[in-house]
Amino acid sequence: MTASAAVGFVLPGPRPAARPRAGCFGPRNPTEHRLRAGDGGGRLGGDGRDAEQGNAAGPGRGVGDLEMGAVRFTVSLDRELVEQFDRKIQAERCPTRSKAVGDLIRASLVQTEWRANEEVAGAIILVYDHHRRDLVNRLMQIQHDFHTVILSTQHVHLDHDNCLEIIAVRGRADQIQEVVRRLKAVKGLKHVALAAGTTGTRLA
Ligand code: NI
Repeated sequence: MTASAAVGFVLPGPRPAARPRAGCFGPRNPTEHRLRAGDGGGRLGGDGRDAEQGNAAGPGRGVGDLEMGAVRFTVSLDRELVEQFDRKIQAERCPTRSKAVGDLIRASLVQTEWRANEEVAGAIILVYDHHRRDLVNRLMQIQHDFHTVILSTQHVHLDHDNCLEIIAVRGRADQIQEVVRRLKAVKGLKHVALAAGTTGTRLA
């Protein structure tokens, strides 16, 4: 039998909270620190170790201490999994479990947007040698074919031979996937990658 740990989280409730949405890798959010001070739900069960670093208040604080619109809930997880998660978010300097879990949920919702073929946004990254004129012409042709999906293209001359292109895209997920498929079919490209993002309109 595997040991489990009860882990409390605080996430924004139905009312959207007016605060910056910095990710775990971004600058620390002062609002999150205020939230953390009263967040008793971050305590690990069993060994009494407090995973929400800096949580001097401990459990038992009232719901009134939560940030406006936040909801506190508790989940039970495999202890080892929680410890792995804590190590990961500590390494990434994520201020609280609540923030880390909120980011994971949003990432999952963005994946769902792509699978549901919603309107999404993102960036396609290309690396190629511009001396291959046939390749450059082909890339140009594809970008014109999808001018309704492509918002802008940034071209960076990496060195004498290599170019980096960042193509900003917005449209239905299948349209963007089609652009990527067409680009990947071009011979001679050194790198093609899609950063699958969101328009942000459906995310809290
Ligand atoms: Ni160039």
